[in-house]
Amino acid sequence: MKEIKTVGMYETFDRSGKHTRATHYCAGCGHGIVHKLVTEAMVELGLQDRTVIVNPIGCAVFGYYYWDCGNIGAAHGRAAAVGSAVNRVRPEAVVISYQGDGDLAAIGMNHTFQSANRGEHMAVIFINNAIYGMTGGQMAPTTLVGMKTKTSPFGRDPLTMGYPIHVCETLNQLRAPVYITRVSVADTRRIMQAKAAIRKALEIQRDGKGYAFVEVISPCPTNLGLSPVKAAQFCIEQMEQEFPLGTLRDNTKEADPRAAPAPKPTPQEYFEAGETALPPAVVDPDFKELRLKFTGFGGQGILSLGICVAEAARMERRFTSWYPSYGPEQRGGSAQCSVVISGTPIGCPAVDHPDVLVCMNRPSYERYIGDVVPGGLAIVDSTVPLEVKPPEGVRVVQMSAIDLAIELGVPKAANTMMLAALMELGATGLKPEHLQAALDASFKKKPELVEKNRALLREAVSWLKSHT
Ligand SMILES: Cc1ncc(C[n+]2csc(CCOP(=O)(O)OP(=O)(O)O)c2C)c(N)n1
Repeated sequence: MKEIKTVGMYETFDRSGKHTRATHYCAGCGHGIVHKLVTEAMVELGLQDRTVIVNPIGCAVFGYYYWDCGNIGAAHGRAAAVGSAVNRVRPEAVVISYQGDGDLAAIGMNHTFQSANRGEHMAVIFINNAIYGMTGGQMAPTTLVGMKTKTSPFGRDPLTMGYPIHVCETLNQLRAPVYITRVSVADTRRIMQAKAAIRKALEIQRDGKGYAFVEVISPCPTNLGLSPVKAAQFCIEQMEQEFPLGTLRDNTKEADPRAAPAPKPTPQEYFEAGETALPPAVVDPDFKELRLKFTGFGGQGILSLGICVAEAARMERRFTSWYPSYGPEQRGGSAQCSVVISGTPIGCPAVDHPDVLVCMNRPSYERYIGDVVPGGLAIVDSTVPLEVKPPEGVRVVQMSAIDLAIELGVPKAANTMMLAALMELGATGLKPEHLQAALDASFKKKPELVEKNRALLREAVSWLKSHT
């Protein structure tokens, strides 16, 4: 066999394991042609080393087995988001987002629209074959009216299924895109035009000029149930009626090349730009990680209590995370948050098995007490009946948070009472002065409450001293 030198593509399709030169595409499919056009444009423009192709899910999911350049696989519909990310962290890269019509115009439509609106620097190659190929022929957003698919067996009825979506026209209402065009690979003449469009989209990336969108009308014989020749005819005779070929916008000349990106702020600068400038955490592998969970009703100050503890940990230069979870209700639903305090970067901020559990109401006590680890501590409001037994080896302390706050005339300060209990019982391993400072800081916007809460904290500590 004559040796054929391939540039920009791997010589063999190794997914099949036997160094085969066959592809996974069906006979007559447009994907293979477009792969070749993208490769040629990339190589001719000398962009192979700078190119990152993003392949989401769809028939083209195996792009990385074919293209000899940078590749990233993306979740279904998320190529635009992944491409945007590559764009941000590697501004020198030439990003190509290669997507099917299901991927780009159904599950990924919002990503498509928003990334185009942001004018992300990428060339989007949009394969419009009017159907979901990979999954076996379901209706796509681009399926023609009356067209039969697996999920429109009587033909697409606009009354219940809407009309075909014209993506180029939709994007053409946005200001940012530089180039929007629709081409086809249904015959040789069209393929040459498609090549020119793809090349232009890549030139725009090479020159850092912005967002380029190339829609390619592409045959899918297998799922259209047509021979390759008939499928190509279908593209020309029917698809082009709905999706006329042509360039909707070409601002290549006027578009300014991207300005050099501003130097990235250092982590220290990020910190200093924040509201509470603090030095970063210090690695201390000997520090025993502490996992806390705060639970109760929304409105009881559960989330603020967690923030307060996390802030105190930050002041001690520990790694810390605060992870809230609450229902959609503004008041009265359940609320909880997880706080992790660690001597090393935190992997998971969710706390399923806390060392310390704070419960401000009965349902949360009953729901979470069984999760506390042996040797752990639960601080439970004294209004909660302890009918459910805590696990072996778990200490339960009842704190009069709600009633004492009412007695002291500040019902909203029940969470400050709980903070006092955490402090007095040494439950967080943090210095009392840091917990105090974090509490003060939480009232930064209401300075008149700082003294008040300090006094409440002292009252709560003395209550606890006389009751434990
Ligand atoms: C989140 C998610 N939803 C659904 C699927 C199933 N799925 C895989 S590919 C695909 C559509 C493929 O069609 P298209 O994007 O038009 O690409 P083609 O295969 O036709 O090239 C779907 C729905 C999936 N993989 N992930």
